[in-house]
This record gives sequence, structure tokens and C-alpha cells, in this order.
Amino acid sequence: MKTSSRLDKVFKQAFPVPFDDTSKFVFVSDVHRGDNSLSDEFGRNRHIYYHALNHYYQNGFTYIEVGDGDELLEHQKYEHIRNSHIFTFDMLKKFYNSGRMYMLFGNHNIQLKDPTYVKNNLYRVYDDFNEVYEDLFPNISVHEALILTHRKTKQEIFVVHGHQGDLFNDQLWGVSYFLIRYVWRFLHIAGVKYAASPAKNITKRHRIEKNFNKWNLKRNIIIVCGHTHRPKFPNQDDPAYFNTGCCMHPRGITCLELCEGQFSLVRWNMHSKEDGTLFIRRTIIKGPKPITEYQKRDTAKETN
Ligand SMILES: [Mn+2]
Repeated sequence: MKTSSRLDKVFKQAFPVPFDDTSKFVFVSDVHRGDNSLSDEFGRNRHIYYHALNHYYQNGFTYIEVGDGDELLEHQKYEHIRNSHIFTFDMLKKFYNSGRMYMLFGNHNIQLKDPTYVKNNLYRVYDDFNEVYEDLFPNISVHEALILTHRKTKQEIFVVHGHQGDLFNDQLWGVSYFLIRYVWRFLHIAGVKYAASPAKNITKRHRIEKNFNKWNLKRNIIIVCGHTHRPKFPNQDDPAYFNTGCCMHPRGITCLELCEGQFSLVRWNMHSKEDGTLFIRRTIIKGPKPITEYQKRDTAKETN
């Protein structure tokens, strides 16, 4: 299936989320929480991630995870991931319990597409330290996509992981899964990078970006994705394809904020002061820019 019709289909079934100019969202993608071993590239950023999320929690943001939050292709058991990142999940639980969390699945945690899997693994989890089952995200629904609609202007923002624009990681997912689970997983520990991943393959990344740009031009709807691990914040005249970047980069984590109707691309990373103490810094890389600036063309609005 072509990317465009695949996206149309996902768009039609996207979960609706109303918002307005007082809403605050943070879009975070490709956290790839693993087992905190050498192959867990999120492990080195877990303190930065925790600090950033705490900032968003204290400031009333809603957390939107745009897929690949967990590295379930390499690790079979969800509880192993959770037990390796207890504080991370405690923070996510705070968002969930206050009704401020939306979770999407990506190609690395596509298991979450299955409600039975979600019920068995995410509603509650076995805590191997306390040796009891604990509530994690009771009754959570994991979505493939969201459609944020502005209450007044009706402007829409389509949020989707982005592997839907990537044949090998979407429709040929089984092959990709086999390679990762049985071959690449072991090479990863030895430091080899997975070539089929758009994060490590520039041609592929560009192709995916092109596909999403095309869809945006056709539908005139802002798209927010992850998957490629490359942050993207378009200029006003470019197609409105945004990418949050990822949380496993050696330079820290990037995310996209939507606050008072404006988008900002933000980086959180570690810095040192002159006396040698380390601190975590939030830097705005691009923006803030009003979302209304991306709704100039009035074509294709009726093609839903
Ligand atoms: Mn992905």
C-alpha cells in the first residue's frame, strides 16, 4: 500500500483530542526504553528524561508519546523494561494518573497495538523487587494515531509515529522483527548499528520525510512524527511536517512543545558549570511559532 493511502486510513481512525490556546502538550518520541544494559541507548539519558518530564509535569503539560517508547523488539518482556527503569515509569504513572498522557505505538513496540497484550502487560506489572503485582497504567488505550482539533479554529494536528511511511518497518514488519530479534540484537551489544533503521540510514530518512511532506501538501494538516530520530521544525512555507527527534541520542533528548497555540522544538542536555557541577539545560532550538502560520493554504480542507 502506498504511504499516502496508508496514512489516509490511519488518519480516519485516529483518536480525537480536543485542545485550545490554554492547552500544553509535549510530544516525545523514540525513547526506546530498554533493559539498562550496554545496548540500551536510552539508559545514558534517563536522568535528563526524568528531569525534563518532571518539568512538564509540574507545569501542567500533557505527555504525548509518539511511538517507540519501549524497545520491545530487542526485549521480549515488558516487565523487564519497566523493572530496569522504575523511576522513569513512576514519572509516566504520574502523568497517566492525572489524565495527562497519551501513548502511541511505533514499530519497536508494535505489540502495544494488541489490546490483549496491553491488558496483560501494561495495566499492571510484576515488581521483581517487592515481588508483587503493581498497577502501572490500568485500562490504558494505546493508539496508532491522534488527531488534535482546536476547539475554536478547528485546526487539526495529526500525530503518528511515522513507520507508516516506511515499507520495511510497516508492511514488511515481520521480516524486520525477525532480523532485530534474532540477529541485530546481538550485534547491537557489540556496537553495530542497524542499517534498516531510518535513524541510521540517510536515504531512507529522506524518503520517509518526502512521503510525509507529500501527504501534508495534499491534506494541509500539520503532522507530528517521530521514527526517523531527526528533529524537524519546518519554516512557514515548507510542508508542515514536524519531527520530535528522539531520546537516545548522545547529545541529549529533543521534544516538541505545543503551548498557548505555539510550537517549539526543545533540547534537554547535560552541561557543566565552572566549578565542575553538572546540570541539565533546556534550550529552545526552534520556535516558538504559532500553529496558525502553518494553515495558510485553504485547499484540500474538505477532502476528509
Ligand atoms: Mn520507529
